[in-house]
Amino acid sequence: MSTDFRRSTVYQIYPKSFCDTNGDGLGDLRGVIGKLDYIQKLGVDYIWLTPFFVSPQNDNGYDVEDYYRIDPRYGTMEDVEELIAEAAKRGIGLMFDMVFNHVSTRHEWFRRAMEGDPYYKDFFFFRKGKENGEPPTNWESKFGGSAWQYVEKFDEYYLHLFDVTQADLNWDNENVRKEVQKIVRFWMDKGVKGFRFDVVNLISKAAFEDDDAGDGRRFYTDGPNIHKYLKELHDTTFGTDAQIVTVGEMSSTSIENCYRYAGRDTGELSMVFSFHHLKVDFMGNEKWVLVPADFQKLKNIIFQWQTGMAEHDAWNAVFWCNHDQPRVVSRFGSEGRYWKESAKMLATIIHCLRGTPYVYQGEEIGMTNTDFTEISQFRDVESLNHYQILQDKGLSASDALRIVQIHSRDNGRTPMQWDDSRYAGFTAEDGAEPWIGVNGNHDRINARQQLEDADSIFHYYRQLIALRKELPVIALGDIEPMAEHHPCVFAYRRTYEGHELIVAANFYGRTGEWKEAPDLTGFKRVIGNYAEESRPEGGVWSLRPYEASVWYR
Ligand code: TEU
Ligand code: CA
Repeated sequence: MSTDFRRSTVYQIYPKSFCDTNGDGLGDLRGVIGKLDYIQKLGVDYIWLTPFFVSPQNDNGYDVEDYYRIDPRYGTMEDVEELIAEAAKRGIGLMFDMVFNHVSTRHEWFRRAMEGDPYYKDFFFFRKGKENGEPPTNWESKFGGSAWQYVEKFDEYYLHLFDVTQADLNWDNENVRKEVQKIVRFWMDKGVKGFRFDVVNLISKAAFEDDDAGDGRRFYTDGPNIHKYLKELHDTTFGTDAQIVTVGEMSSTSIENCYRYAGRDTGELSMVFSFHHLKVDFMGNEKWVLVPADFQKLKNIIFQWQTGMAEHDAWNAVFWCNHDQPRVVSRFGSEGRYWKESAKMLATIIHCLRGTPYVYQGEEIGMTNTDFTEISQFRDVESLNHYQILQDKGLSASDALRIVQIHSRDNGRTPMQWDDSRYAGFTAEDGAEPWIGVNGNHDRINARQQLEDADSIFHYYRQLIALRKELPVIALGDIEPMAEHHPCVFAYRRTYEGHELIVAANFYGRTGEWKEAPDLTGFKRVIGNYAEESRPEGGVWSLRPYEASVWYR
């Protein structure tokens, strides 16, 4: 395991959809333990596990009822300890997912608040409505509808930026911050090597005012005390152990704030996830529409974050996929003839950037979006809410379904495809029906097949991960965008102490000509997704469909 996060790669697991060992149709922690050898083959340094704490599972564990206990559906504390120990034997550290913007309304703190205990009421945001009977502000929940829920017995509303069963915590209350610190230290003592902090830039709320221009996010995103709270968390918990790596999930953030969240010496976090590059198929902030991906915008955003963060000595997490995103091969690549080439091309772009790459379960075998044809197959609360909201706005059921099929978070949550058996090896063939449907293409797309095939997407990821360890220019080099305005080429140069790396990719399924291509004299190809190399001829580089290659000198 590399303890320098700049040289590391992280594998993300959504345990509910990874591997089910007791045949109840839900993935579990023993399933993760059983697949550690598989993960080790990839060569990653860390595993980020999404939440498995006690939870009513209204948001699949992001609604935490008790941070100190394991949801029995996932396993036991002994399983967690064994997982940490078994991973450590393989040189892999565990990163846990800490959801501290909100808790489940079943959490003891919220239950006490609802009993009227003033100490716990102040853990949350209870506010009076407006004179006219409307909620305190016009803010919208990220999952649709008002962000305020009325409580008759107090004649007050509580704030929930996400589901109504996810009540926002009041970080301005020092007692909340102390409780959070206790939880982080508890898991540090168990040997956890890193933390991912869920929507952590939303924890400092500014004024509770109506937003005339939007959904309210400007009043709670990157709020007034955010840097103070992160520094305090750093100083009182993980900052005392230099081995611990942290990543903050930053919702609708600004790059200026991220210089501080993830600056080398700012005393906040190791790195940040930002999402602007994954909104290039939205309309502004509106996700529930169908618009083609804007390639120019995608490059602009990625390059802006790459160079901006580098100039400020701050660190990015780099990624295409997670449990909230559609599958990248369906989104920016191809499910058809060039499925394999496009999956490898997309991997090449991410894994040679400046930042810590994250691989999301199934990405390494090119898993695609769901093949669901009916709304009843979807499980995610966000999808189900918006399916209704779209129809309330006048869309037909079939148009609403089409949008959900493209954008649903369930695209990333179907069971991991281990083999071609009935339930894709996620659960036993005689086990219960998986909690969410298995993609029918597991007969073709599965881990068993790809482990055997030397030319598979899996082995390509393995090589990319190894390359980052071999060539310091990938982990540590500067970055310079190339072909910035080219309509189909994604390319950049990395440099480090006299070493040079050129990454060139064709983002589309037709041949593309790169006219002012770089001179590759003295370079050798270190990886590429076509067996035969191509090089520029007379300054023109003809790149085959989805071709990607990396050149080193
Ligand atoms: O996600 C934060 C978040 O705002 C988005 O990923 C969101 O799901 C999407 O943009 C809405 O369109 C984190 C977790 O990753 C997610 O799974 C949780 O549901 C959410 O926080 C609440 O805890
Ligand atoms: Ca299970």
